Amino acid sequence: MSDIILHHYPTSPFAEKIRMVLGFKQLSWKSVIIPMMMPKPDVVALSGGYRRTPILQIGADVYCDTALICDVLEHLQPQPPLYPESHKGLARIVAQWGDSLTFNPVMAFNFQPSGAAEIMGNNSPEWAKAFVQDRQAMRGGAPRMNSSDAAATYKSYLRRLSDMLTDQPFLLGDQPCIADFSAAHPIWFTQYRTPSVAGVLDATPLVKSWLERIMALGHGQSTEISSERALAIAQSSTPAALANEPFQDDHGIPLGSEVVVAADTFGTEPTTGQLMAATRTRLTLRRSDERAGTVHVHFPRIGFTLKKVSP
Ligand SMILES: N[C@@H](CCC(=O)N[C@@H](CS)C(=O)NCC(=O)O)C(=O)O
Repeated sequence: MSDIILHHYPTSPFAEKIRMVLGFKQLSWKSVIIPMMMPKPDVVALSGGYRRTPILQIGADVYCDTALICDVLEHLQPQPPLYPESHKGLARIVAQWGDSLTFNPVMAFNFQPSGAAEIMGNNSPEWAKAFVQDRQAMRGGAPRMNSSDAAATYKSYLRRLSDMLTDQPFLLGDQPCIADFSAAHPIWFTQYRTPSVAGVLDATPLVKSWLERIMALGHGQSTEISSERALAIAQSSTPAALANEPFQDDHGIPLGSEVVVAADTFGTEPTTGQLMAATRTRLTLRRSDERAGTVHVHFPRIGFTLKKVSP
């Protein structure tokens, strides 16, 4: 099998979720460090437009969104499981809560002035301005949540997580599962990237020790490669055969059509290509790029819109 290539940057919480999962499954992977903001020409050469972080590449297959990336990693390395049979529905629902509902308030809390200064680090004021503008544009101009409201929400969420950890080391039992990684990555950011505001965790020591247990799993074995190398790997590879899964047509769009797929909330840059698959869980587009060659770009169905390109 081709190598697992993660396109990411160190401070991305969603990328940290995937790094944690790679550690949990003790996988070896290649690491491509990508820009934290647009422009991202080498990412877009692979994805066709999608700009969120991270993306996963395996040869000429590109997987967008961490929910799908986790499914792909589970398929490649089923043990230990991310979705334990006894509570796989619950695990996915708690994970979706972590990824969608906790992320915004926790990041708004982390971005209060002292945290923002830590995030901006030694970068120039111009870099900081461009970063703020990039994220504003990504949110479609919507303001970030006020940090006092964010603090109140964050503290409630921490208490709920703490309640889940009273009698067990991980959120749903003795072993970690997808629920833990999705709930942990925004809190990881508070603890390790904005330590000036990490005192918020002191009221819930069970959450702190849970985060330490997750961090002890490590990040697997990684080797850094350049984005040029990753593009050359895509160029010299052929997309993997598509799984033999039924076509689920919810849009009246036949396979083979030229379509556009985009995230339905923020970071909605579209990807255009030929619809190769629309299964219960994912959409696959075939597209060609001068530098990446012919690739298959895969998206989860949840959180993405599918439209036919108008003739
Ligand atoms: N639902 C997406 C969310 C990904 C996301 O929001 N990533 C953030 C970084 S943690 C991002 O894309 N920020 C802008 C960027 O990296 O350009 C997923 O699960 O992958």
